[in-house]
Amino acid sequence: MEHPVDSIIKNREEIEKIIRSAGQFMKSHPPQITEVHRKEGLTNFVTDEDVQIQKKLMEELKNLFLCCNFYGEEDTQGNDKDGRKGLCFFIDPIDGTTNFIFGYNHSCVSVGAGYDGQMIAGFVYDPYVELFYSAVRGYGTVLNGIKLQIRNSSLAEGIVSFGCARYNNEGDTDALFQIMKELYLGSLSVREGGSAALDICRVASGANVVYLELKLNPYDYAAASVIVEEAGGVISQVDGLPITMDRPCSILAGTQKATEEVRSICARYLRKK
Ligand code: 2AM
Ligand code: CA
Repeated sequence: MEHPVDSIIKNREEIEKIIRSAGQFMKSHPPQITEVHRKEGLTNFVTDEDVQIQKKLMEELKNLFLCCNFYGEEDTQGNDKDGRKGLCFFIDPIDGTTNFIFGYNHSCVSVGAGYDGQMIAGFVYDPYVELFYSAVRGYGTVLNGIKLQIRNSSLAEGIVSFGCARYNNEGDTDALFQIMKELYLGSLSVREGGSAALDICRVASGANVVYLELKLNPYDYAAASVIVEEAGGVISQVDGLPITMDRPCSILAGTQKATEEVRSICARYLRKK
């Protein structure tokens, strides 16, 4: 059997073409307010575009790979029950849906490839500023075709980015903002971008020294996890445990130095779960 990484490499151009076309669709279809639907929880929106893009990505990837599974944010009926076994695409059709709805023009299409639960490739495309991040395990990360390699900066040397989606509000709000106050005082400044995938990719490009969010779902970070690791960064849960691909977890991505600093700050504020 062909090694799954080789199969991604062989089809890389085609995969990127599919994702680019999905991103262009997102950019050219700003949502009508009547199309916005609420899912369970606060600010948990889905637009018709989220659903359409995921459907299109699944159809086109299925044509290319014939035998593959999916784990997507929308239309979960299309997710195979055993979705993470074998070759599986983790799809976030629009990461930054709230940004998309409010016309922030800061959202992306995110597609990660896993094999038996191990991430082997990631593709994140932001059509608004034409940034395409792509990584295959063992082959490095490229941004618009240019190889990325991050410098091991400390917290004090960089910008900290964090996510605080309102659905995350499960009692850790005070802790999160206490942590963020420390990170604000210990870094150059802080940002909240509204797209976890793009914020983690910005760690890979060196724009962010660290990215932190207390709860995300696997499709939010699947693709970007490979992108940041292959650029020389690290990604884990805030307590240093490995990220999980079968359930939500917290995310801390960054340089080796800065993530160690942030981990010890988090440990002072977060309850052991
Ligand atoms: P989304 O735009 O695809 O929903 C912002 O803090 C990050 O949190 C975004 O990447 C956003 O992804 C994610 N997010 C917001 N609500 C979410 C939810 N209900 N489930 C998973 N991720 C969510
Ligand atoms: Ca998402």
